[in-house]
Amino acid sequence: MVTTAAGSLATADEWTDSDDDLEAGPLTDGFHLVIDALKLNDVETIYNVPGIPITDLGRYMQAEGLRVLSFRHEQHAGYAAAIAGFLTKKPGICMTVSAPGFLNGLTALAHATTNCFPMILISGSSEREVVDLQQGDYEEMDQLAIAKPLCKAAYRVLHAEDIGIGIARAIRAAVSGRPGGVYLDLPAALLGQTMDAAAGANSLVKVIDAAPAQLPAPEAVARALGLLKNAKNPLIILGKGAAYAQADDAIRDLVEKSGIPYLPMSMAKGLLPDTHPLSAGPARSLALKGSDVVVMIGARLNWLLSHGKGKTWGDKAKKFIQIDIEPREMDSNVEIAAPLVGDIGSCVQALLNGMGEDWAQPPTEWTEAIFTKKQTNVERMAPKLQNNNVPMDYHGALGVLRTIINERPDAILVNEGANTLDFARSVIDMHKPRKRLDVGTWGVMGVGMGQAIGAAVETGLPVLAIEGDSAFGFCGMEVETICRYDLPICVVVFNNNGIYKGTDINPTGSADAATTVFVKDARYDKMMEAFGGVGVHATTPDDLKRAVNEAMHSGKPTLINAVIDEEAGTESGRIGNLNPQSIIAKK
Ligand code: ADP
Ligand code: TZD
Ligand code: MG
Repeated sequence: MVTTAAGSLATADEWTDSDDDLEAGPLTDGFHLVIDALKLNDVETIYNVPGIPITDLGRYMQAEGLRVLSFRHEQHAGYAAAIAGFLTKKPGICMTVSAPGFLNGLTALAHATTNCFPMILISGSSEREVVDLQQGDYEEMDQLAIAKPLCKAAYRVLHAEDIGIGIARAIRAAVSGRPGGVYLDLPAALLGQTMDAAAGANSLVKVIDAAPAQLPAPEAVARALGLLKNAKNPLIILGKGAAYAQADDAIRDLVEKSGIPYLPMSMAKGLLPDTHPLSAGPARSLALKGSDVVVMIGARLNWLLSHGKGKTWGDKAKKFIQIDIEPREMDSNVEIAAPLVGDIGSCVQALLNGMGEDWAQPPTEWTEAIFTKKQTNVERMAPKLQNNNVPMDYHGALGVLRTIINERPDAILVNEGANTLDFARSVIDMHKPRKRLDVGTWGVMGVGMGQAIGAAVETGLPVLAIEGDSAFGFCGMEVETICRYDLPICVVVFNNNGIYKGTDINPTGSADAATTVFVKDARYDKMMEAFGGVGVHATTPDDLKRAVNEAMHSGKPTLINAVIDEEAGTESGRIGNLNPQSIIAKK
């Protein structure tokens, strides 16, 4: 539906003073064409920070029934949009002002691209004529040029009649093939342009089949099955691409029918429940070292998997089967013996069809070795999770949160930090797909509040955000946003007075604090109270349990300052080996 300028918030004759134009028929304008194009393509929510030149666009969007959520900083609006893309398979939309607002949003757009999440960053921009001659416009910047290398595609619309096509291209680019971030530049002058309303309506484009199925070639399927059939120690690795694909039933069938143990990457946890008998999660090291044929499903052989080689993978010769929609992913780090290029749903289904009725399960020596190792590791962990130490250590606090997630498998878990991330990932079992959201491929700090807000808004489910005190500091002001929209989010800040540990000392003895420590005994709970939410100071596992249960039950915005022993963490969490000194020592 096109809203005519005559019947909308701003009248067309503010931009056209000729009576002839009005007589020619109702007009529409750039603002309303953008809104109509988004609505035609089922966009419902915009993650936004207002200002020139998009303040009115946000107002009109809200007036026209889109949900427009305003943040305190564009980066977090962007992280919310990115995670909306991951959760829904539709592009999350972030909207910002020009230059500085655009740059703030760009970090999230690059993050979305890196993680293969579909997202569109729409930024207003200043007058092209002034920008291109570098004459110093208000917030002047050649945004299109700057966005290009940092995203999957970047477009600018200059004429009102091209808005429909511009938005259609942005949507298709974000979700088709390997999903990613798309930049859409909307100059201020475009939004004010008017055109005939009927012609405007005709110019809109509804994107048909935005992410078409991509079937693997039959020979590629046969090649993969041939390899798998002869495997003695097969392993499946599920990545966040598999979670994104929403092919949950087919993936479960593949694992169960083949009887092959699987390892979930961090955000693929819960795709099958972590308690599944074929989960090799707690026996990760043995599974990687001992495997001979590895089936990668929507996971890349990047740093998170030690590039598919070296100590992590052991000496045993391996062959890789890789399912990915991006052909260039194949052979990126090691040889891929059987590339299966296509969408995960189609590829997994093709494997299932080809396996037939009498598929032989892997040798029991392999599955039993993994099972035994898993039992040992789980038993070793159990008592640590029940400790009542005060101040709490990571395991004592996480033991409590683990039980809470076991009891509430539908809740969404957001997690960032270093030790706070690594321990929570291994301690907390996930039970359903797409419930664990975290720092992703970059290991970026500051995604937490944006993800928590995006997840609560998109799903309506309660969210538990487990945040290192440093990680939380990158996005803490968004607690106001959480309170303003009254979202069911419980933030637990693991407060160990710093980054990794709170115990570093400035070696010069000067009054300046060491580089990794914060104000001691800070009360993050007061930040939530400042905006009308619930703040709790928790020093024991019992305090923590009571407060989180209460928050998950009430759905009230809550922040729990969980006091963690400042000695408990380790440098860089589990990736200390990536610090320069360790890299040099290895060489
Ligand atoms: P993880 O960090 O969990 O290992 P990655 O982000 O490294 O996961 O890998 C995700 C992979 O999934 C990417 O290579 C991406 O191209 C792929 N992918 C995303 N969606 C699909 C899909 N629908 N079908 C096939 N591959 C997909
Ligand atoms: N800046 C950004 C955007 N991302 C980063 N990953 C970092 C800086 C470096 N960094 C890490 O890799 S983890 C971390 C930083 C600053 C914070 C770890 O401290 P924490 O967690 O308080 O969040 P723990 O539990 O104290 O380890
Ligand atoms: Mg910390």
